[in-house]
Amino acid sequence: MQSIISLDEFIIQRQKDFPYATGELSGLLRDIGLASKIISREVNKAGLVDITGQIGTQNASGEAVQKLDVMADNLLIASLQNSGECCGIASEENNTYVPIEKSKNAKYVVLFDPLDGSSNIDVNISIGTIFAIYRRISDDGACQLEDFLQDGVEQVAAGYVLYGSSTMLIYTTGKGVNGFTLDPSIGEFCLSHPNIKIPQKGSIYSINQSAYPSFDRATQLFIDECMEAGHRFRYVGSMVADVHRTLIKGGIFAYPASQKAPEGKLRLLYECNPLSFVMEQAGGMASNGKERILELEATQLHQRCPIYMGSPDMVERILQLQQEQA
Ligand code: AHM
Ligand code: MG
Repeated sequence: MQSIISLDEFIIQRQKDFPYATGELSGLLRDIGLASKIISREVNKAGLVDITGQIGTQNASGEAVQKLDVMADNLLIASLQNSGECCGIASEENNTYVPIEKSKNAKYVVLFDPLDGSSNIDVNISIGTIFAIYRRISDDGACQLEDFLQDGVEQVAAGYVLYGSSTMLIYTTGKGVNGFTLDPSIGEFCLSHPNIKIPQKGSIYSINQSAYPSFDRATQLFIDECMEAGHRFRYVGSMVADVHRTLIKGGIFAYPASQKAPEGKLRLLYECNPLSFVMEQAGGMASNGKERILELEATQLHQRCPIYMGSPDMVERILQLQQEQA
């Protein structure tokens, strides 16, 4: 029989990479894995039961019907609250961070976008969960805002779950990137993509090209070059799906600044930092056009930033154009 390595087994094996690890980070990763299996199950049912509806409506049993993104948010919060290894969470769905009283002295905080690309649920297009884990910097006791506003380089682990034609969990703890595919028949994430490396040269570009007229000149020139070179254009409109394709097949994913959105759309803490950590660990690059995403200073929980990420040849080219046009 072919040997199967489950996510839980893999996490425990890898704990040995960290000589002073006490198992708390491993526990957190397992809890996120478990919550994402439940989210995956709910996402798969989305067309069958009325859970894509608005909050406030009721199902046949008289229970409140939740929108899937709220449900995913609640599931992750509940799972992390039970874990005992996390002193607070911050989510794209909530205005501010949530301290976890019963594990207020725990070492870690977790930030996440529970269901990214959720406007795609109704049309059965891939969506995802993105997460980032940091070691707290405040002293023991209730977590503080500063614990969440750390630079991306301080992430101890980050990753995403893609609810696509299959469900995959991809994560890094700063020692490479590994991918697991959910086998629904046994309910386990199984190692399917060990040590993912992005192709160093790309030929796919992924950007909301309809905003071309309002992009800066460097981005416009870059798009012109991609078209002249005959590069393929692919844009799902779910960042997790677009970044996942970029990671596996190479290319560039960009959500630049535009006249309408001078800081872009994507959130530094919940989307850009975790996916940039994965991207860099796979040998790719991630920049806002001037600076490395992972070194940007966070001043607000819901801060946005422009992003260009993917194969080094393509990201370096846009950086060169940005410099020339500055
Ligand atoms: P969301 O967090 O509200 O789901 O929005 C983020 C999504 C990303 O997944 C995706 O890359 C982007 O919005 C697409 O935006 P646009 O429709 O402007 O191209
Ligand atoms: Mg999002």
